[in-house]
Amino acid sequence: MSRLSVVVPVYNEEAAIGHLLQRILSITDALQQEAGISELEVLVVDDGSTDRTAHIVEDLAHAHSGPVAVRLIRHPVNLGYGAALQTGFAASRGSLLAFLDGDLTYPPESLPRLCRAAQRPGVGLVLGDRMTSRDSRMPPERRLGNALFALLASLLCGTRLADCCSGMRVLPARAWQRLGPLPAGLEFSPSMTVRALQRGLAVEQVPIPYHERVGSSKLKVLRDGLRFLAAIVAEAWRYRPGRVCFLGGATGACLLGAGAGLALLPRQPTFFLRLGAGILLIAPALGALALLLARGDLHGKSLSAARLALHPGDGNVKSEELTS
Ligand SMILES: Nc1nc2c(ncn2[C@@H]2O[C@H](COP(=O)(O)OP(=O)(O)OP(=O)(O)O)[C@@H](O)[C@H]2O)c(=O)[nH]1
Ligand SMILES: [Mg+2]
Repeated sequence: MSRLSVVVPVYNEEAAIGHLLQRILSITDALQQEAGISELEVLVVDDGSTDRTAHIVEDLAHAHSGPVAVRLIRHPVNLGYGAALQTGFAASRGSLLAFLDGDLTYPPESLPRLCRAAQRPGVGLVLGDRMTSRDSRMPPERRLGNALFALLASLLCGTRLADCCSGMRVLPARAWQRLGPLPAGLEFSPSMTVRALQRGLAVEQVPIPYHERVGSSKLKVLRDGLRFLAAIVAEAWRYRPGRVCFLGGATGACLLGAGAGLALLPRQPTFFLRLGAGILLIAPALGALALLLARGDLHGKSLSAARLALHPGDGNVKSEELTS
């Protein structure tokens, strides 16, 4: 029997948080039956909200203590999504940690499935995958962005990922000891994915439904998108600078070759010059081939039950440490 700590970072989520907590509290039987979880604590980390979020959580915290408890932790000022999660993890008592947003986008009803996956021997991190499920109501522009981030992270890590930015995850508490600290902002999630893979944790993906949020979004698409990109590259750079350079070079060659070829080809008067421009045009195809070759070792490393055992990676995580 194990204890689960669910951390919910919230910033001005008065429209959603009450309903979300009721939904989390209603899955205690399923957690017990499907994942053997006998104790549940929900830690809501209020990140300096200026609306009624904290009052709503406080009322529920008074009504729930004991084996199924709601706890409120408050940041006096807004410190960011990743900071809120890390405050929650530091205060948690569970052997399993979970987190999800406070805006009703992620389904608490999927937690038993994610917990079951996280309890398999050797698993270090379970991602709720919003990209594969038919029930995902992700807006198309977000879907495109998330697909590109997942492709980039897959290429840099050598592991096929569907959704590297998901905000719903479960992990053994001991795995978190090997991962933190991570960034304080929304880029916490992609950084965590890349670091987990680079440190050799086995990462599982479980498809989950996804819904449009209740209340107003705090995400700024361009600013946060660039931060996600920088976080993925920076995290990969720490472990595999060669691969980052190679992918950057291949992408640059694609773009340069296509641009130069298109600009030069029609203007060349002689056969040889046209041939030269034509070769430039082919350069993107060569770049794409290089990308495919880089992906080559993904096939052996696609995430599956067969790869549940942790491989030591840079030696920081050993399977026995997470399973004993
Ligand atoms: N953006 C943001 N969210 C915070 C912060 N502190 C806590 N949160 C909570 O972290 C979760 C993620 O933020 P969201 O605004 O939902 O960002 P998102 O999930 O990427 O995008 P949308 O759901 O489409 O808005 C929510 O539950 C927020 O209330 C913060 O400083 N900034
Ligand atoms: Mg959200």
